Amino acid sequence: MHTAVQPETREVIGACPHDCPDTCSMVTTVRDGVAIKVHGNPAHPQTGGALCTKVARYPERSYHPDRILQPMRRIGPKGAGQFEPVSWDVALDDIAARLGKLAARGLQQAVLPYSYAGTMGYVQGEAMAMRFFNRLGASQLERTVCSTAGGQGLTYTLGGKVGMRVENFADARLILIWGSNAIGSNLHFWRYAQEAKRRGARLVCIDPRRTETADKCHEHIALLPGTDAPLALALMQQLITHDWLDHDYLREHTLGWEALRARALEWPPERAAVVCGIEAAQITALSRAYGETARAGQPVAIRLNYGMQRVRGAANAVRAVCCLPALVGAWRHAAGGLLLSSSGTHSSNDDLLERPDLSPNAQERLINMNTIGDDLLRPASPEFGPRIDAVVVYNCNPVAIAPDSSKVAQGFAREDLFTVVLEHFQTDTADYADYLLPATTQLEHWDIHSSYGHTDVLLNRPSIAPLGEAKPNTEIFRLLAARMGFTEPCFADDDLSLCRQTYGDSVDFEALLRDGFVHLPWPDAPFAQGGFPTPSGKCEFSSPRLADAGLDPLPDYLPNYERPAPGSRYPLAMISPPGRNALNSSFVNVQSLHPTPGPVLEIHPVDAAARGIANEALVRAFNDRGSYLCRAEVSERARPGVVVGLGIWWRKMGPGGTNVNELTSQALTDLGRAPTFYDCAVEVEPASA
Ligand SMILES: Nc1nc2c(c(=O)[nH]1)N[C@H]1C(S)=C(S)[C@@H](COP(=O)(O)OP(=O)(O)OC[C@H]3O[C@@H](n4cnc5c(=O)[nH]c(N)nc54)[C@H](O)[C@@H]3O)O[C@H]1N2
Ligand SMILES: Nc1nc2c(c(=O)[nH]1)N[C@H]1C(S)=C(S)[C@@H](COP(=O)(O)OP(=O)(O)OC[C@H]3O[C@@H](n4cnc5c(=O)[nH]c(N)nc54)[C@H](O)[C@@H]3O)O[C@H]1N2
Ligand SMILES: [Mo]
Repeated sequence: MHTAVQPETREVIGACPHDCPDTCSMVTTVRDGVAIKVHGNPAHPQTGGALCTKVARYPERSYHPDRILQPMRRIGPKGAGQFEPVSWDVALDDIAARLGKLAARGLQQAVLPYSYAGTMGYVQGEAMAMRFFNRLGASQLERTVCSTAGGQGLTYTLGGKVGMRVENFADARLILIWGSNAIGSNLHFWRYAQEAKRRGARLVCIDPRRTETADKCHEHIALLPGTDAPLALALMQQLITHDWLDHDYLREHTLGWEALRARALEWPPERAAVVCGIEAAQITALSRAYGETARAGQPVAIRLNYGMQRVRGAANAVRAVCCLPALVGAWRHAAGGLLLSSSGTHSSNDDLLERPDLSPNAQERLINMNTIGDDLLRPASPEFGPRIDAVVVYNCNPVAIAPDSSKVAQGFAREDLFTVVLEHFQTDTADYADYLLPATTQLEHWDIHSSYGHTDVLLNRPSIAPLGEAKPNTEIFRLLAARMGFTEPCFADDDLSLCRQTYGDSVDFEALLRDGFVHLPWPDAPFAQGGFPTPSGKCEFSSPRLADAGLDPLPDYLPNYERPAPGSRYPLAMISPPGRNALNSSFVNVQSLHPTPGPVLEIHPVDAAARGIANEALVRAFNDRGSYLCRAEVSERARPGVVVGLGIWWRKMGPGGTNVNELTSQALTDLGRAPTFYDCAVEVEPASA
């Protein structure tokens, strides 16, 4: 008698790998070795059973017909993206020989790893990769493309990347969503904000763009980019003037109040309103809501996000906003205070994973990832060190995402630059590779994750076998290490061991294996009794560390580098925040998410009319750095004077072969050596002109 073979279906608990504060627990349904769908783990409180629209398409991305599934070697000119398949042995032998030759000439620092958070996993991130580059003695990359300015702002004020527990926002009475498009970029926080709204909380969005989040808040304050510090200082001025202050909290738990008070009094709402391009009445109303709600003993909370720290005065602005909760004693409540990042609430064993002790170099050579455009084109010099002669790119797409991309592309186009790219797809950067190596996706490898928006650790189990000849990043670096003759035992650690090493005994690994997540301890109302992780233990309005460094110890307004004025050559400010259906430059090639792919520029009807630009018309946005073509979206999502180049498309998907980063600059922020993507002046014209 025959019994039909039932297809075997099972569910595997993993973690979303993407660069997002939510870090969801992701469950993959596998049938006969094929991942057929993913869904949010209902048992994980932060995920709440729901994934965002884009990550719900993770299987479509993993099984995409364009996945790179074999090692490839360049056959055409640099950047043409023409390759022939080769075996792993051929590719790895040649790469090891090329890197080994540089090292043998004492030029190991001519080798640069270039990576970011394509996966946020510790294991497929820097663990084995940095063991390899440290042992080689390569240049160090300053991984500052995203959050370091805000991180410095937090550290100099609160003492670290610490703040409220995200779930406590549900109990707040007033929430300022500041420099954050939560519905697009932090959906699982938005659940808590909505819960608070249902319970009667007021929601205020502070963002130059009328985002989908702004649509759903009670109020939207559309300030000009880079003017958050004046707004925060004027709010303080009003809190002082009306005495909506918590004098006990100020006395016991803050440092430098008198100095900050004097600085804030320089910013009456009328002055700030002119700088911010808003009505003074919006400032007075907001300060009244913030001050009176706190005075009534109710929790007021700020969800600050990274959108406000991509301008020159980034860290100063974050410092100014970080002062606000202490003025009104908001930290006394579990649902009061502020959250920008939770990544300082716990620590991983990074030195054990990355082994900086293996480096043979007496001195490190640092390359900032935001100035890669200039640095690839720089000759050797005593100040700079050796010319960059080899770049190994993984978890990153610099040709699309780094600022001033015509320079970046010019740098990668150097015939004498040896470029290796580990990727899922033939991205803009992959086009420039000498070797393009197929990497596994999150469905195909082990990893372990923490979060910068909550306080859980998640384990990712592979749910399917690697597709084609793809290998995990770790395995590629292990194989290269063996060919380079690196014999230290750490190069034999497998991925599961690396997962265990990441948190050591500080997490219950058996629970991780069983449930896929564990909670790390972090108190409700962490600073109700002060105890900030600053040197003074107080909220440092005035920072002795900044004073020691010869810098202004108080937060202040540093105007943008590029301030468009009417009548000037580049009269429009351009910001370029992420679109909802992509993740930086990832997912732009997933067809079901982008029925009409390609870049758009939102422009206010008044600015469009002044330039004869019709909705959906092809336009050219330009400045001295370059120009790019895209479709105009004439819309009140953009405020007058500000255009919005939404999302980071691959350059090759743009009608002119460029993307928004053609226009952004390599200038760095006040602190943190971070990029200034949203500090950018442009002009726009119909493309036929
Ligand atoms: N869907 C989706 N989610 C994502 C990402 C994605 O690409 N797509 N990217 C992920 C990554 S890497 C990060 S770092 C985060 C980014 O997410 P966020 O940390 O929220 O930062 P941004 O998206 O850069 O900007 C947030 C908002 O700030 C606004 N903004 C721009 N300039 C200013 C300003 O000067 N002041 C103020 N107050 N607001 C300003 C922008 O218009 C935007 O709506 O999101 C992560 N999540
Ligand atoms: N104009 C403008 N530019 C920006 C921003 C902006 O707001 N405006 N945002 C900036 C910010 S906040 C950030 S964080 C950066 C992000 O920039 P990137 O870190 O470059 O992020 P992605 O564009 O998502 O590219 C990540 C790449 O890693 C690959 N990848 C994913 N997982 C793996 C893996 O396991 N192995 C390997 N080998 N590859 C993998 C993906 O296929 C993808 O191509 O962009 C910055 N650039
Ligand atoms: Mo980011």
